[in-house]
This record gives sequence, C-alpha cells and structure tokens, in this order.
Amino acid sequence: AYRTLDAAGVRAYVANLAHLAERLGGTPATWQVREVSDGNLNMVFLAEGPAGGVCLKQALPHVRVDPSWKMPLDRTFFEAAYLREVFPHVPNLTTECLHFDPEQFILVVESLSGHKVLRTALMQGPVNPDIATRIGQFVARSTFATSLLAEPFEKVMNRRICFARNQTLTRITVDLILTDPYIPHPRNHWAEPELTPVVNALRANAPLRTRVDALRLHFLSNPQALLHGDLHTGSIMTTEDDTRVIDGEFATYGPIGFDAGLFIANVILSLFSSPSGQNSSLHINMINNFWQEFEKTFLTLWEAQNPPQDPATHYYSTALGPISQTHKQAFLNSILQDTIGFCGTEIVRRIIGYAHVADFSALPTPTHRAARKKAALQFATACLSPQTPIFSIQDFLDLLLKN
Ligand code: SR1
Ligand code: MG
Repeated sequence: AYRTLDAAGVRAYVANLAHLAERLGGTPATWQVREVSDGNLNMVFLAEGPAGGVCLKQALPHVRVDPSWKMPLDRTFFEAAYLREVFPHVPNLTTECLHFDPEQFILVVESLSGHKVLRTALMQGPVNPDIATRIGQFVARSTFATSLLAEPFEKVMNRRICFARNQTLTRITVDLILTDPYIPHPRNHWAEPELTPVVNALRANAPLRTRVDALRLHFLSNPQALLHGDLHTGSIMTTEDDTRVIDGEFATYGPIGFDAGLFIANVILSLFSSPSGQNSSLHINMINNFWQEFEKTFLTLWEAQNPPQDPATHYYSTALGPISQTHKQAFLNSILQDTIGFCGTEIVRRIIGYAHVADFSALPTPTHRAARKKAALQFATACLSPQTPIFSIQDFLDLLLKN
C-alpha cells in the first residue's frame, strides 16, 4: 500500500534496491539523506553516499503546498514515462530514470547536488548565456524526435494515447495558465493594489481574450510533439557548463511553442525583476541563443529526414517528395507565433495567477515590485495583442527592449 516516505523511509527504500545502493556505496547508516522539496507538488529527497547520490521524488495525494487540494498520485508515472521517451535524444540535457515504483509513485534519478536551480542562479547574478543555447537544443531534439516529422504515425499515436491520460496535470495547465487569470477566480492573487487596474484592463481587452481562447484551444488540439509541459527556470538545474531539464511530470502532446514560450517567459520574468539599471544584454542574449539554437537544430534534424523513407512502409506526415525550405520556414514561423502567445500567458499567470515566481522578491520595495510587475504585464499584453506585428525573434527582442 502507498505510504508517504520521510528521510528514514528513503534510506531504507534505497538500501533495499541493489542497483541504487551500489551507486551510493558505503553502508546505509553512513548515507546523508535530506529533504529538498522545492516545487509545488511533490516530495523530493537527496540520498548521498561515498560513491555517489540519487534523487528520489514521491507524489503526494495532494498538492504539496496546499494539502486541501487533493490530487491523484500518477504524476510520477508520467514523469518517468517522459524521461524514458526523451532521454535517448537528450542524454546530456536531462537525467536518466534509474527506477520507477508504480505502487509508491516513487521516481529515482541521478542526483544533481552540484547544480543550481536556474531561477536561483539568475537571482544571484549573471549566468552563462550558453545555458539557454542548451535549452534550445533540448526543446528542438525532444520535440522533433517525438513528432510526426520523425516517426511513423503509429508510434506517435501510441505515445499520444499514453500521455493523453496525464489529465490531472493538463487540467492544472489549462486552468492555471490559460483560463483563471482572465476571469475572477479565488486562486488568483496579487499583493500590489497598483496591479488591479492593469488586471481589469487585461480582462476587458476583447481581442486579447480571444487570443487566449485560441491559444487554449490550440494547446489542447494540436498534438505536434511530446512537450515537457512546465519548462520554467525552476525546472532547469545548471552549473556553468552542464545543464539538465528536470520535472517532466506535466508531459503531454501539444504545440511545440508551449515549451519554448514558457522558457522565454521565465527568462523575461527574470529580466523584469532584475535590479533597475542592470544591463538587459544577458537576458536578450539568452532568448536569442535559445531561439537560434532551437531553430537551427530543428531544421538540421528535419533536413536529415530527407528524402523521406519508403512511403509504402513509413507513413510519415511529411510529403512524398522533398519538403521545400519555404514550407519548413513557415512551420518554424508558426512555432514562433505560438511561442510568443504562450510566453504572454505564462508571464500573466506568474504575476496574477495561483503560482507566482520568486524572482520579484529580489526587488527592494513593494513600489519597485509593483512597477516591474506592471511593466511585465504590459509586455505580456503586447505579446497577446493580435495587433503587434512580430515576424522574427529580432522583432520580439525589439519589442522587449522598448518595454
Ligand atoms: C498546483 S501546481 C502549480 C504550478 O506548479 C507547477 O510547477 C506548475 O507550474 C503548475 O502550474
Ligand atoms: Mg515542477
């Protein structure tokens, strides 16, 4: 029967599994076990021995930060399934699933105890902008490999059937990111009264509401690729030269621009919350690096698919003949448009929705925080405005620099 583990339970659990105990080395009594839960949903422990460490994650029957919000346990199943799908394509950019327990809903991956959460690293000072290049690689490789551009439709559809069952967490995304902030809802909150008129204006903006409605429909009805589904800067662990994407429990099929948009939005939230006068070039470089690498890698992988394999046995979604560069560029442009839209919704929900980000707490006074959050909401409004002409990542960066 399922039971929630504490540190002592984790020690006994790991000691019982030879391949994990071997990774740690020494004897269980000498292992260091500590709880490092940080996200909203799960318990996380690090167990370390003389030879190495593991990270153990267990689902709770509720949201970790709100025990009254009950929740089924199956999210670790989807995280393990996501890792098994994408790890072969991005082995140096995520962690390997070392163990999954379908009764205790425990997932064990390698420990990243020498890494920092990217959000924390950004709050502490400048980071290496190549981190964003690596995330561009991650998004391009994980999405291309699981899309109809790379695989016969039978394989893709079977995977879609599996991840279509990740409905509890997809419901969270649909509600928390794509619905609640635009209506009065008890889960929304903001501390700064100065934001209320901005929120009212956002909700009264009919074209913006129509765009958000379209993005919600697009998220649910365009299964382009297997998404990470929650690719914010808290889902990335990094050192100067090694970057890993973690926490794929929100994995689902959807539009590729959703992963890209969430990553870019969180870099932008870091930019808007950095102390005034701080040079914006790091954040601009990060967004540019991310997009350039994503586009280049995605197109290179697509190029390698040409010419299509024998159409009699490989029912790819690609054309029977070579695909024109114009068609490929149009596909990438449509991902850019989705990216900008989902970026706007992520910024909005991180400021007025249920789950805020720590970034703004670095600002010294409530007045500073209100001013920067207001500016971020105004930028998000531009991202969600059908009137804003953005045809390239440069247009997007120009718009960002104007705000
Ligand atoms: C109740 S879960 C709230 C948020 O935390 C997760 O990390 C996701 O971002 C989700 O939207
Ligand atoms: Mg998470």
